[in-house]
Order: sequence, then C-alpha cells, then structure tokens
Amino acid sequence: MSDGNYKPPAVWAWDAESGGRFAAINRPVSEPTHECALPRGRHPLQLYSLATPNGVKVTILLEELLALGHDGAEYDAHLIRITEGEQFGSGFVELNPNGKIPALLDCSAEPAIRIFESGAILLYLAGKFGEFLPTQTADRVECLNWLFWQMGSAPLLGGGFGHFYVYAPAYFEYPINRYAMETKRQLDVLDRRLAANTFIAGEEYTIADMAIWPWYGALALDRLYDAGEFLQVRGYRHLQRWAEQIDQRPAVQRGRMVNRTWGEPAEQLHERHDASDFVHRTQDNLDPGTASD
Ligand SMILES: N[C@@H](CCC(=O)N[C@@H](CS)C(=O)NCC(=O)O)C(=O)O
Repeated sequence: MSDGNYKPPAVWAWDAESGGRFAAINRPVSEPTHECALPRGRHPLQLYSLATPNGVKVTILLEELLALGHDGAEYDAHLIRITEGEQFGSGFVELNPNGKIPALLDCSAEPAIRIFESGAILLYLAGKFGEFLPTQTADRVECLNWLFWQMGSAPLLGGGFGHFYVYAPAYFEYPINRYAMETKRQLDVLDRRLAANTFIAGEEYTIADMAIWPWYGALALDRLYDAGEFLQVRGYRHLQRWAEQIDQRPAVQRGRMVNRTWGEPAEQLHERHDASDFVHRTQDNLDPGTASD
C-alpha cells in the first residue's frame, strides 16, 4: 500500500497481500485455476454471467429481443460467481480466454459460436436478429460510436473511480480525485448528448443505450458505488430523464434481475432457464447471495 513515498522497484512482483475487495481473485496470469465443465441448458443461447453492469447489458438485450417475439433469443443464463473465482474454471476460460463475464455460446450454429466481450455480444445479437442497430449508415455509425465510447470509458468509471472509491483497502486522495474528475466529465458528455437526443444514438433505442445504461444510468439513479451525492448525479438533468425512461422498460427490469444474487430478494433471479422463471422463482433464487456490483 502506498504512503506517498512509494518508489516502484526495478521489477514488479506480485504482492498477494495488497488488500482490496477483489485481492483474492486478482492474478497476473490468465490460465484456468481448476477443471470445471460449463453446464449446458436446452435453449439456442447459453449465457454465463453475473448481474454486474457488463452482464446486465446482455440480459437486457436478450429480454428486449424476446419481448419483440424473437424466439431464437431464448436463453439459459448460468450464474458465474466471480467472487468465488468461477470465471477461472477451464470451461469458462475456453469460452472467454480473458476470464471475465459475460460470455455467450450460440448453439444454434454448427459448430457453436463463442462470443466474449459485452460489446461484441451486443453487436453479434443485434446483427443476428436485425434489431436495435440502425440500418442506415450514418445512424448505424453513431450507434457504434457510442457503443465503443462505452467500452472505452467504463473501465475508468469501474476500474478507476469505483475501485478507489469503494474497493481499495483505504481511501487515496490522488486516484479518487483523478477518477472522480474523469467520471464527472463522462457524465457531462452524456448529459449534453441527451439534451438534444431522446436516446444515445438519436431518436431510436439501440444497443448503445443498453451498453451505457447499466453503468451510467445506474450511477445517475444512485445505484452504483453509493456515489450519488459525492458526484452530484442529480444535477445531470438530461441523463436523469433518460435513465428513468429506460428504467421503466419491462425488459430492462427483467434483464436487471437475471444472475443477480444481491440486493432485494424480489429483484433477484440467480439463474434464468425459462421466461416463467421471473414469476415462479424457486427458494434458491430468493436466498441473498454474496456478490455485488
Ligand atoms: N471488457 C469486458 C469487461 C468484463 C468484466 O470486467 N467483467 C467483470 C465483471 S463486470 C469480471 O468478470 N470480473 C472478474 C475478474 O476480473 O476476475 C466486457 O465488457 O465484457
């Protein structure tokens, strides 16, 4: 841990005792830690995930596709408990060599296609079903601009601000200032964009909204990092309007529940294998779990 007088050694060494919320699972290598085959359900799409913002992007899109009547978007959502290191099992690493949720297997193709990185999953599904990705070139490019903006920006919010504000073993002024500044800049980018547009990519609800909302919508609604007051999120008026609008969508409300193991029991569905699971949740799905955003 730094006391302000830290000088990096010539060669970095792994200090397993560095502390912080995820110290037990963070490693400088990427090979699997254990043999573990992934479960396989009966639907064309097999999702392995957790309801963190990156996971929720995908379950929102799947629920939106199903709401439009795309039966081919039926999916099994298997729970991957990242705090237990389940993302380092051999089956999961085979699906995603980066060892992070979400990961998807499309079994409707022969051989099955693996897709990892939430942005790639959104693009793949939007392309496969021809929804939520504009077809007209300028609109499509604008949608992709914001999709990739999210993929590049959110690590500074999550890995930067969220890490130092919530997960680091102590408060450090320099990184909190640095990442709070960047997070507020990003919120301002979105607020200005949404002042002139109903949705992120324009007048159409797209995968760009689905990518951005679980991070910045959650932050605006004060559901992420308990940082609403610190970052004064209520002041981003247009972002607030958009965040609340998306929050009302039934598919978004279902998507948020899938693979969620914390928070209000009524908002949790640990695994989703059938549309009726949202109504008939088992006792297992009502037990509070351990993971968090
Ligand atoms: N760029 C990746 C990021 C995925 C990611 O960071 N997933 C986190 C949860 S939100 C994870 O699996 N963390 C476990 C770990 O780092 O070991 C994506 O968008 O899919």
